[in-house]
Amino acid sequence: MAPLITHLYTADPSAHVFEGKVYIYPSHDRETDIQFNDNGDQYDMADYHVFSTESLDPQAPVIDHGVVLRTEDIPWVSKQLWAPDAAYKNGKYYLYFPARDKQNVFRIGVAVGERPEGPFTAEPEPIAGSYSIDPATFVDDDGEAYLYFGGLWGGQLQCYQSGLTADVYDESFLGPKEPCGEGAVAMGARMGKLTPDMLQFSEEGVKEVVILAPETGERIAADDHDRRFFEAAWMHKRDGVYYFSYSTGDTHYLCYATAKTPYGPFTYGGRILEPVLGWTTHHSIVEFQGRWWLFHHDCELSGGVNHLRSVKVKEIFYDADGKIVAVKPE
Ligand code: FUB
Repeated sequence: MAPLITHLYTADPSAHVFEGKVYIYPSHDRETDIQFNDNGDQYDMADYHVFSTESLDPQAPVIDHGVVLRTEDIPWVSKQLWAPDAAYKNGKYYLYFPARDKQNVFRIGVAVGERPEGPFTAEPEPIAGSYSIDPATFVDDDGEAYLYFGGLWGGQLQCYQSGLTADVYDESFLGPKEPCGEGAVAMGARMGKLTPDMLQFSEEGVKEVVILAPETGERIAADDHDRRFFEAAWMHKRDGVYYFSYSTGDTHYLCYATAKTPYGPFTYGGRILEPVLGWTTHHSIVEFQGRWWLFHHDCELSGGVNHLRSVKVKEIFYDADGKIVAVKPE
């Protein structure tokens, strides 16, 4: 499978259908001398481009709409514009993005635009109560919008293991120091309903995304690295079922879990993608022209350089029970 975009390195693709076209909101990877480490310092991105295409035929052109937001345009940001997402509501487009603030703590910001291809103007402060990385927005059929987020290790989620609010941040947990060992349950991603203007969490506040093991009905164990949430949250809905999908990080799988509501609890359902070339794996799932598509990335174009990734797309399928499968069922 060939990369969709070859003139830049792009990663963490969040795809949405707006105005009948597929719009892709990826990270923009760049060269750096920063050495690879568990903190992800080598992912030193400084701006966002938006891409669109009218067709997912491999020959169809993908348009680069250029730079839509840069570090220097966002008053609260110091560095590292990581995986973004976008949403449409109220006749406006919202770009959600994680970045380190001036104290080096990851927060999530939002920028607003009139068009899906931007440009976007960032709010002067991060979303109140936000933390960690990898925002994914989901606007439900009833118009309610939700933000899912979180990522371990470099994404700092483990610094919030004593609670759900931003004020419990404990920098002594920086690094690969998430809960582990006998009896420990995996930390969940975080989620919160957004206010009608899409700029804040609603008064419900931030909640944990709980994933249950189907064989026990209990929470996935912290040591179950093949199934536990690590980063790269995504939400999609099909036939009334909410699919929460994510990366398992150090075991490099994309997995999913399902629930009857956007709040969960979710029950683990299986893998969507096996490990690709490169440490990270990240994705989005979108329906376009009656078919379902998995956008993801790998490092083939850069010859395996972990922080120089490229966006790809492949079709996915569902069996009669709603399980995600790689091959079209007979
Ligand atoms: O692109 C930087 C980080 O790498 C993302 O935030 C993670 O999901 C991983 O893909």
